[in-house]
Amino acid sequence: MWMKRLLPLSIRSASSQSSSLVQEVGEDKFRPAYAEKAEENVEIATVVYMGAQKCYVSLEREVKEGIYRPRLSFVSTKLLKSERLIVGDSVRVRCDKEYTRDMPGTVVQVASRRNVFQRVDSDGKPKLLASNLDQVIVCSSFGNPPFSSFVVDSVLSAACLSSIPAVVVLNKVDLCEHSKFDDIKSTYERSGFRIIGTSAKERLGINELHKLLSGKTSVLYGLSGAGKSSLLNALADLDISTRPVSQALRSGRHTTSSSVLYRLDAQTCVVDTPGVRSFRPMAGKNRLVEGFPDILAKAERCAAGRRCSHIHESVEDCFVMQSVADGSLPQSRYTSYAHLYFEQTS
Ligand SMILES: Nc1nc2c(ncn2[C@@H]2O[C@H](COP(=O)(O)OP(=O)(O)O)[C@@H](O)[C@H]2O)c(=O)[nH]1
Ligand SMILES: [Mg+2]
Ligand SMILES: [Zn+2]
Repeated sequence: MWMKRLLPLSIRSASSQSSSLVQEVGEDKFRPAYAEKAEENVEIATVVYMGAQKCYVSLEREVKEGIYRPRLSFVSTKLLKSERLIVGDSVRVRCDKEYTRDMPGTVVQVASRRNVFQRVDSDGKPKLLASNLDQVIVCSSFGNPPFSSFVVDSVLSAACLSSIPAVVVLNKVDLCEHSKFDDIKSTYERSGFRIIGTSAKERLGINELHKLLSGKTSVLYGLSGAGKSSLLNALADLDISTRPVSQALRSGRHTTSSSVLYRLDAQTCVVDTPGVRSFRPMAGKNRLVEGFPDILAKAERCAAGRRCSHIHESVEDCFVMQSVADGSLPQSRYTSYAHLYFEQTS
């Protein structure tokens, strides 16, 4: 059981603007607001799993002591009204009595987020997926589900739109021919993305993946069945010091139905996510190109500059289209851009 071997947690200090409930939580920044009162009953923690009105957090104090066990907390109604918490959030937890499993604390405040990885749901509303990330790992596969450059590009664009670095992982390489993998690799490398091949089944590329994740907080995102949980399993089998997560968190869940933040070691956290069938970035026709840095780089030389849609103009006026024609911009990247462009309503 891999869940026993992986550990949630990480405390990150967050920055940027504060609003009433949202406050900066760099340790020093907390102190002035709470200095007058003895605050033994308030703890800084990270959200590792979110359910309806309750969540599991990892307490910073315990992490410093080397205890990575997540704890149940309820979410204050005040906080529920203002915003929903997401995995990765840095929060303050009030524990009125001694904080035990039977006497959980209440999450009373969430720090402003360093970044948010998000998509648009089927109603066109933003769906926040995880916060305070160092990178997005776009998980794709061969076989089932088959490789889709459109899905990969859609997830990559969401990461780029949120200014979060992204890397492509192509899993199940045991099911593909070398030449196919090399083609895909060269496409993403030409567009400036790092891409690594893995096989959770045959344990290929697992050390490289571990190096990639090491010291960072990452989210694994991709279609259901791509092998995200299997890759985490394979990582947990590496020589990484891990300790059991709480009984409550691991009870009976074998498939990933909610995002969970796991700790691989003191500095390494990975968010495993449930898969989605279709993924759409939060953009708009005008902003979409910011999700495609390779296209954006060519766009400077379009006759209409930033106003060029790279869709409606003539080839003579659009350097992006010319770059696709001469092969310096991969066709598949442009096709994904155009597909998403036509889906945008505004
Ligand atoms: N052939 C092959 N199958 C794999 C590999 N990784 C995962 N799988 C299989 O793909 C299926 C989905 O894996 P899972 O980790 O649950 O995917 P997730 O939904 O992305 O978490 C399972 O049946 C795995 O055994 C791999 O590298 N090669
Ligand atoms: Mg899974
Ligand atoms: Zn153009």
